[in-house]
Formats: sequence, structure tokens, C-alpha cells
Amino acid sequence: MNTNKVPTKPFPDQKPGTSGLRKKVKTFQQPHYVENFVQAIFDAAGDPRGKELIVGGDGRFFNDRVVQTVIRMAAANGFAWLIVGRDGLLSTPAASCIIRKRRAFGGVILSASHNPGGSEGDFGIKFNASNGGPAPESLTDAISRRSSEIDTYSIVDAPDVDLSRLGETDLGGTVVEVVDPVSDYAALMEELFDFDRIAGLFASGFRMRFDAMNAITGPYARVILEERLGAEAGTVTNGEPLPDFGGRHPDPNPVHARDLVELMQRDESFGLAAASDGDGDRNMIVAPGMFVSPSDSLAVLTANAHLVPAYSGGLAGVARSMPTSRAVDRVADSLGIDCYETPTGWKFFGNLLDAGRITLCGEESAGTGSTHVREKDGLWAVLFWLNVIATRGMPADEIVRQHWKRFGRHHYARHDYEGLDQDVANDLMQDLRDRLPDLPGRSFGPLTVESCDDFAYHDPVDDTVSRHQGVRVFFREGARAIFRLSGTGTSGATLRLYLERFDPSPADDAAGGGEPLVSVARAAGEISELAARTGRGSPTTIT
Ligand code: VG1
Ligand code: CO
Repeated sequence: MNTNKVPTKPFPDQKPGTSGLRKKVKTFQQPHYVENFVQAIFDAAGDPRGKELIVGGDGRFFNDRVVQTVIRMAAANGFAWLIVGRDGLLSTPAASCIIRKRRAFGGVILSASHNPGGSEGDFGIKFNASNGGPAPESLTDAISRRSSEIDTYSIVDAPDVDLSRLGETDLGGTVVEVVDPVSDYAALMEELFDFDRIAGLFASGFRMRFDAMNAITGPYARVILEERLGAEAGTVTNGEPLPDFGGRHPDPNPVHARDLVELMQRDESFGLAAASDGDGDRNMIVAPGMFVSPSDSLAVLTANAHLVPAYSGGLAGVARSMPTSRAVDRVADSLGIDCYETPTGWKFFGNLLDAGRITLCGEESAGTGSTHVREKDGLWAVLFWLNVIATRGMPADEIVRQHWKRFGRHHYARHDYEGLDQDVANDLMQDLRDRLPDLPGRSFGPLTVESCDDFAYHDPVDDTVSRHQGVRVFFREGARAIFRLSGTGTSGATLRLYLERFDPSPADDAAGGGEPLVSVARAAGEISELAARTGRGSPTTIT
């Protein structure tokens, strides 16, 4: 079998963002674009010879082509063994699970996660290291540097590997093993949770709805929820992974999965509704009559972790991304454990998890996870909720209300301003940073600024420092506003404005969210001159 060394020229735009390299499909379809980036990964990640690599993706448009390219290039670069999900499919948490289980060198995951798919949509490639987690910043920087100087890549001359059948194929000395994408992951879930108890809950007539959004989690949810746990047939909806996700935006939030929120308002026979995103690492939880904000969900799961077999021995600590509400901080305080605050993006949790400093972690963007893998994990979070509901014998909305009574409530919302001009967005952030020293003591409507800063993270494990991770403004009245620019978008700039306000003795109703945050949003708007600079009177999306 021939190995070709193909001459190439660098592309200027191959710097990974919050989670891998994400671009329009059309960008990835340029000749050599995929190959350059994959070679940059292999060059930066260390000597691949004789090692094992995990390969799979979320099934979006172009997944089937790129997976074959990665296989041919991995063979040419000397990997000994490739584990590929059947049909080139693997959810992000399942890939992480398999990397860890096989003690592999790492994994290449093909996904643009919650971004839309289809030929006009987005594609992405990310590398996970041998701990199963997203490449840390030092490695993504090295990949980006390598991509800017690359002049050849290696690829074997071979026909496509048949990925529809399980088993092993030899590709010029490299074994390509096609595996069932679900089985290792399902086995891990069975170790973590009390499956008998959850099955008992379903047997007693508990109903739920899981919307897989025609993305990767369909096959996982069907096997685990319907086949193993006995949830009624039809529990999993939109369960077929489709290249364009059925035309929907696979981002599980109250906007893109509104029908779930409506279902839980309308139909009292359901005890829980949930959804996941394109690559299966996000979770949306809807209790009867109530959307559970991801920040609240992290706090509730932390407070109830002792009820789940895997976490019954106690938690080492917890972590949340900086914009995530401080609800979990209160729980950590009452448990007497550390709570770390990291920049946005899962890669920052890796060191804390590896060092045994934390057991659970999460983000406001519907990501929750634990030491069981090194990625956030959508279905895991749903099983966690089911385990807690089954053990406490209490409806999910009641669990949340009791939580608020005990700890107080952090009202929370995220306002996204999408498709902004890049320069306008950059200037807004820069001017905001410049004005920070003047803000403390100033009042904006009923709120007075207590303190503010440009968030920098000092990793306590490896001492690296990540600066400019978002501007934080704290108000005396228990409110907080955070500004940062998205690192996952593929056109223009997205400004994210995160609003939070603490209420120590919340009313019993589920609504909230909006009203207590109006004055925080106004103050944030004034401080940043948002409307004047962007010309926008309101956000594109509120979640
Ligand atoms: C967003 C979220 C962040 C998440 C990231 C990847 O990043 O805010 O919390 O980790 O997406 O999620 P950004 O930079 O656009 O704010 V996924 O499920 O798209 O890999
Ligand atoms: Co995702």
C-alpha cells in the first residue's frame, strides 16, 4: 500500500476555538483543508507510531467523507490501531469513554456540536488527548502553530474502509477496528447509576420524553432508556441521526426545543423531558411545568449526588465555568468542599478532574459532567436526574423548589447577540475593559457596581494562566453581569451577556428568570453601550 507525501500550503484560519476547529462545511471542503488540520494534530500531539487512535463523529454532513480521510492519514502516520464507531459515528462522551477504556493515545472527533448541520451548515474537528478530554490550551496552540507552517501531509492510497460492519480490516499494517458506538458507553452508565431503581421507576408508570434532535444521541438513548431501563416505546423522539439534523438547530435550549417545554406545561402525565445536542454532550432538563436552568441543574445534582451509587462516597470538589451561576457554590459551601471557577470550555476542567480535585463540573450552556469521562455528557445527566427522582420518590419540579427553599434561587439568563460585526464586538469588549477601573461605586438604575474585572484563570494544577476570559461586573444587590465573545461561531461575532441575580427567599412559582433580571440587563446595556454600538434593541436569542 502506497503512502503519499502530499505537498500543501498552510491555511491562515486553522486556530481551534472554544472546542476544536469549527467552520462552515464549505471551508472544510476546500482541497487539503481537512488534511492540513489533521496532519497538524498528528504532528503536534506527539509520536503516533505504534499507538491507538479513536475516530468518530456526530454524523453530520461530511462526517462520512472526513472519517475516511482521517483513517487513511492515521494509517500513513504510523498508528497501529484505529477504533472507529460503526458508520463513523461516536458521541463526544462515548469517544471520551473509549479513549479512557482502551488507554488510547487520543481521539479525533468530527463534530461542530450544537452548531447547525447540512451542506450549508457547520463542520468541526477536535482532538482529545489520552485522558479522554479536549486538548488543553498548550496543545491547541501547538496545533494552530503547526497548521501555519505545514508543507506536506501523509496519506495512504486505499479504498474506503467499509464502516457498516463490525470487525477488523488491515490497512497497510494499521488495524481498523469498527466497533458498536453504544456498548462501552452503556456499560459505563450501568456501573455509575442504579439501573434497577430507575427501571422500577419506569415500571411504576413514570413517563419521560427524550428528544435526540436527529443527532447522535438517538441510538444511545434508545438502547439505554427504552431497551435496558424499560421506558415505553416512543420515549425517544427524533432518534435517527441525520446529516442535517432534520433541518433543526441541534442546540437543546428553550428556544430550539420549545416543544418540550410546552409539552411539560401541558401534559401532566410526563415526569421529565430532556434533549441533547449534535454530539451528545449537552443536556436540557425540563421538569413538570418548569425548565431547569443548567446552572440550577448542576447545583441540584451536586446536592443530591450522595444518592447515586457512583458518587455515594462523597465529592472531592466541584467546578463551574465562570459565567455559570453561583448556585453550585452555595451547595459546595454547605458540603464543605472546594468550588473552582474556570474559563468557558470543557478543556479547563481536565486538569482538576485528572488531579482528583473535583468530581462534578458544569457550564451554563447545558453541559454537566463528572470524573467518569473527560467531556460533558448529556445522557449521563439525564440518568443522574432519573436516579435522583427514583431514589427520592419526588417529582423533579418539587426537587427544584425544595432546593431553592434551602439554598435560595439564582435567577439566570443568557442574552446572545449573534452575527455582529467582528470589529464592533472587539471594540465593545476592549472599551469595556478600559472602563473597568471607573465602574466600582457607580449606580445604574437600582444597581450599584461593587467590583469588576477581566477574568483570568490561574490553573492550580499546572500553573498556566489564561487571560481575557470575559468581563465580570458584580453589583452590591447580589447581581452579576458577564460579557464575553463566543468562540464557537462560524460567521461574524456573537456577544454573550450572562445575567444573574440571587434571591434568598424565592416565591414558590417556577416562572421567575425574566423579571428579576430586567434591571441587571438594563445596567449591563448602559455599561457597555450595547444598543448604540451594535444597533440592536434586543438579543437574538435568550436562553
Ligand atoms: C459554547 C458554550 C461553552 C461550551 C462550548 C462548546 O462556547 O458557551 O460553554 O463549552 O460552546 O459546547 P462559546 O465560546 O460559543 O461561548 V459544544 O456542546 O458546542 O462542544
Ligand atoms: Co456539544
